[in-house]
Amino acid sequence: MAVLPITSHDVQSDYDNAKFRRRSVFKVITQAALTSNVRRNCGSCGVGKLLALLMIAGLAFLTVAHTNPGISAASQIVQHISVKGQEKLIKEGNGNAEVWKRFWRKPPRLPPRLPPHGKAGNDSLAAEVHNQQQISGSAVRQTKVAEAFRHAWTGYKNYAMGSDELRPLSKRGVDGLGGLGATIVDSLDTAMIMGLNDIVREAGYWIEKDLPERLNEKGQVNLFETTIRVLGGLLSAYCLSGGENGTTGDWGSRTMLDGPNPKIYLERAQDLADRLMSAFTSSPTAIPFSDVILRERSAHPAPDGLSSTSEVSSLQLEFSYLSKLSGNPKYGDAAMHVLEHLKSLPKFEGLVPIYISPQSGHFSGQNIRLGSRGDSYYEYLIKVWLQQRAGHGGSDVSYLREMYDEAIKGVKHQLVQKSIPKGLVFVGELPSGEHGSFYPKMDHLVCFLPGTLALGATRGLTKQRAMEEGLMTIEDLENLKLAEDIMKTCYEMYAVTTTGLAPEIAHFHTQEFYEDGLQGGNKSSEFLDDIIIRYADRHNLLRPETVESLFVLHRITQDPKYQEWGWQIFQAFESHTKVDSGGYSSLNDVTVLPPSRRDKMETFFLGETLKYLYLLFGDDNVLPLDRFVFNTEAHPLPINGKGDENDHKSQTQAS
Ligand code: DMJ
Repeated sequence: MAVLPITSHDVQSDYDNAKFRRRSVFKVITQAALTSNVRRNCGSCGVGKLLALLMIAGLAFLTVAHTNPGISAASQIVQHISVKGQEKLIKEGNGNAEVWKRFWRKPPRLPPRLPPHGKAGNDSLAAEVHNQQQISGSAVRQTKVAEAFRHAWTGYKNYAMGSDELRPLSKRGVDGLGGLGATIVDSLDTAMIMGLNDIVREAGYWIEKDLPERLNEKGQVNLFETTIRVLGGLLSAYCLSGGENGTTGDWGSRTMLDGPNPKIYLERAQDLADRLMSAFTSSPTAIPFSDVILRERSAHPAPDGLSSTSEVSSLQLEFSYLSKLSGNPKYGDAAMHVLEHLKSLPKFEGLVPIYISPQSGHFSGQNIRLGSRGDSYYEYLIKVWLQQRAGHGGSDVSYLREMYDEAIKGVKHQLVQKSIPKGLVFVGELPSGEHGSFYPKMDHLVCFLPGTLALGATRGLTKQRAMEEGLMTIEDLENLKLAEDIMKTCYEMYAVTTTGLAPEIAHFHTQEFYEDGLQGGNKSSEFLDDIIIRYADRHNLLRPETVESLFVLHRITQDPKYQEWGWQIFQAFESHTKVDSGGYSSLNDVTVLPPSRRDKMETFFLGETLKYLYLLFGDDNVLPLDRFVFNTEAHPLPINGKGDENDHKSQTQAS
């Protein structure tokens, strides 16, 4: 584990303030000489300079000997001169006389210690210095993350350009997502956010020149994966490059972006969406088929006939935004129809099974979980509500907020438990549904939940701002607390392993469940006995969910510990997944050193993981969460009536 740098938070909670620290007599004398006007005035004389210094030393010695040993008069002078009075004395031009007078004054009483988050602390020079240090520390961290992104992109470009994904060890590409150059499109807006214009150009012109042919010729793709990664990536690129007549250009970027005309991204998005629409139009119900043949503009169900619940309910941010941009309501209508249909189905305390049949329109099976196939159902309920609740003249989406609130109550009532012996709060599963027993398994995928809960609690505002505006109910506060508790668990899933990286799945030790000998390997973790990691679950796919939630929680709570946790995770990725020749690789086992590598760099490592890490260490005014909503693949899209208003001032900024 890396040693943590001192943060402004550490400093504040120690009530430390450089202005009031005790100093040695030697330091006091030297500093008095160096910081007073004597120094300035004698700068041009020779013997005079020496004499003056000796006099100061002698007088200071006498003063120190006759004053309270706790705080010397000289140090008060240093304090006064170096912090507050220096400017005044210089301006008044009688610095020397003032300095001598002050030597004989009684030392003033120490001011009271400042509260850790008090206003006075923020105004002090010490706080300012620490803020500056934090800002420059964050800049260093952002640079490191941008370098990692470049390393990942370079590996992809050198060995796999045009393929969906890079196999970094065998140095070749692989088309696991239908052959649309998924890494390129998934990465583009990350490069925009990082201001890496050469990569924006490479990706942008590939999309302009090569993507049309792929769309025409390629066969089967998964509706959900293609929507969140490719359609979402194109729409976000359009938005961030100022496509809406420049009206969304105000997302916090300081870089002029290169690449093709933004309208290219929109044209490609619409071409793709027109083909994907067959998944909706071919289905006999509101539930779309899962697979689309792009070149034929046809669709069919998955081999088992079922669609995943999370997949059919995580298309709406993208299709609705496309409708708004294109002026054609068909995309948004089809996607929103799914949610309206889901609203009408019976649920268990707002919780839903992970499969649904497009043939019957009903849920299939009993399995309830917030991990794979269930996750982004819950995420999009609140995000689509956030995106569309303020839409001008749009339809009423309050039912989504109600579905979300009911589901979160269900999560708290049915799925949240604490591990033993140390009490980590985790989210388990109900594999046999309502009448079956609780199973203490949590996928890494569930770590999207802290971020989603926090967004739901404050609507993207900082907690402070939401409280000031009286927007938070008791339930919102509870949900934010739960978000922080689960966030800690997600972080500990990393910290408990030998590599500092989380496994794909963890089980938790409870009264009813324990498996011996399956620990994470980091002997200094206090949660070794709480977190159980089965052999089959020890891989790491470079997934984003934990750093995604760290980013959101940091924005909302402003607690710097989330940045520290993110930095540790980033360093672990750097240490164990970086491939020298370019790219990063998934791992087979996070509990052993060195971990063996899987030879695969998932597109979401560039599209999500590195983007969220970069934003975590950056300025809160970049893509503020009250104006932009991130789709489940981390592509930011404007919130209706907010991101698209020219003169809109970010509420985050205002706070
Ligand atoms: C991504 O494609 C999305 O975040 C999705 O919602 C879940 N799986 C991956 C990342 O783990």
